Amino acid sequence: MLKAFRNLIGGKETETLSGRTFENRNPAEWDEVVGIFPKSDARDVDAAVDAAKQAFREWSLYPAPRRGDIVKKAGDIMVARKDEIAREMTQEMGKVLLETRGDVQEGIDTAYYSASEGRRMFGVTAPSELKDKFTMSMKVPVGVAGVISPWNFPMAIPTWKIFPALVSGDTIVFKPASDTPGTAATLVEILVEAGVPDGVVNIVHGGGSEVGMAIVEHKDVELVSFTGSTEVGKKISGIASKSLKRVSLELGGKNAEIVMDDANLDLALDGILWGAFGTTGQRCTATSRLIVHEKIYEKFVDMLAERASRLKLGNGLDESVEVGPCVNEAQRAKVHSYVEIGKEEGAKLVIGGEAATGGDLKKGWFYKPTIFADVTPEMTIAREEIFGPVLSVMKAHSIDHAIELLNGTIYGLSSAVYTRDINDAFRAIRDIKAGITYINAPTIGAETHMPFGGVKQTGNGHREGGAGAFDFFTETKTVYVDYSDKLQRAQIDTYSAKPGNNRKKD
Ligand code: UN1
Repeated sequence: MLKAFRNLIGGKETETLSGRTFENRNPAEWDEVVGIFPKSDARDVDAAVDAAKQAFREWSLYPAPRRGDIVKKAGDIMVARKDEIAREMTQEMGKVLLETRGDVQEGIDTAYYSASEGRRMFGVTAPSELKDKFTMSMKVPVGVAGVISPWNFPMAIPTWKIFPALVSGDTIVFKPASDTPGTAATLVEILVEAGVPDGVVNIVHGGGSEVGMAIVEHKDVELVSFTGSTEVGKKISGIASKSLKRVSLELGGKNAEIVMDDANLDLALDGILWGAFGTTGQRCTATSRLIVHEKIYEKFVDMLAERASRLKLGNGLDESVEVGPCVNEAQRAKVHSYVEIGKEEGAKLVIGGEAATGGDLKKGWFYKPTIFADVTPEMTIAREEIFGPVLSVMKAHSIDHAIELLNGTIYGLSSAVYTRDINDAFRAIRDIKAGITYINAPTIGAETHMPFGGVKQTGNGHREGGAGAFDFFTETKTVYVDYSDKLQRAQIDTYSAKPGNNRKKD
């Protein structure tokens, strides 16, 4: 029986006002419909924001450690359901089981980390400059948070946003990507089971332009946390700037891995295969450029082509499969159009370059792992995010040249350097313009208790993961308590107010 899903608003399963729906299909088997979901519009968003607003006061008054207890319980339920959720996720978005299990684990890690932060969320205390006066700052809840999440990490990324928001005391209107509404519905079901009160987490399914933008535009949504394309991020930022709404934007990337001539080449090769073709290249942190030292360039490209052409494509539910499909038809078409541009602009196609359609693959959006060599910095495939299994290889003559090539992009999320030279490694750490730099490890592999985010057009300066996420989802309140029983004026009574005299007042 095909499952029909509903929105959850104010603790009630709710039909959309328009009655419209959309199908969610398996990208590895396009005949298979995974579920039917409501296609909501701005009116459904209004109802969800009202519910979240009503629930806010009481939720904000729960002690943060107790809010953390609920999030911890959600983590426990995810542990018990890990394999089942991973399977559902593979069916709805295609990445292989090994990775969907990792995605659920990332949600579990975020739950436990966020829960523990409920007992920290530190403010600062500092000595006052005046006698008998006390100063401190503390984090306080903000209000209704809009959460708009992508399809490539259907569990991990929503939890990066929702768990810290909940522990911070905010209430939520959640719009998941329409390619992965099933995993999102499961997450919300788990939160309800864990004891999140009615109205604290609301989910509204549907498209970005109708539902996502209605959330961003809503006057009662105080915060928006968005992960997706730079193009949409700029639109959100433009709308939000009109009301000075706070937005956290996690956007595109064009991440590179540098391989120096002294590197452990087998290790670098494992790193590039995982970084470029894991999740079929559909990560913000995917390695889409490889910068190789000229002394080992030919050899390394050969080694890479040999290994990449042996990667096994297929339905991710088969444990022997290494690379799943692209998420949908449009995504595969976009990947192919970049391949066409790469050929036209003169890059050398080494392997791949076409859809994979043979045998079991014929009913999925598969694309062959693709490598272009002799790519130069001005080529489109060296500059634009492709979000698919396409790797552009460039040649460098020194570490400084390699870093210059790596930095030659409008993005700055992740980066990786393979070298055994400690000086080169530290030069790279210093000079690479990116939010994340890995030494002797691939561009993917972020851990949930560490800051995650990028520079330049990858974002707007906020970080997810770690304690920084709690800065985004809270306001800072500064408190002064004066117990001197008299008027004490900071700056004025502290030091002599006489002109030219900055000595302590006598
Ligand atoms: C993303 O690419 O959208 O480091 C998030 C990683 C994962 C998270 C990636 N832990 O690749």
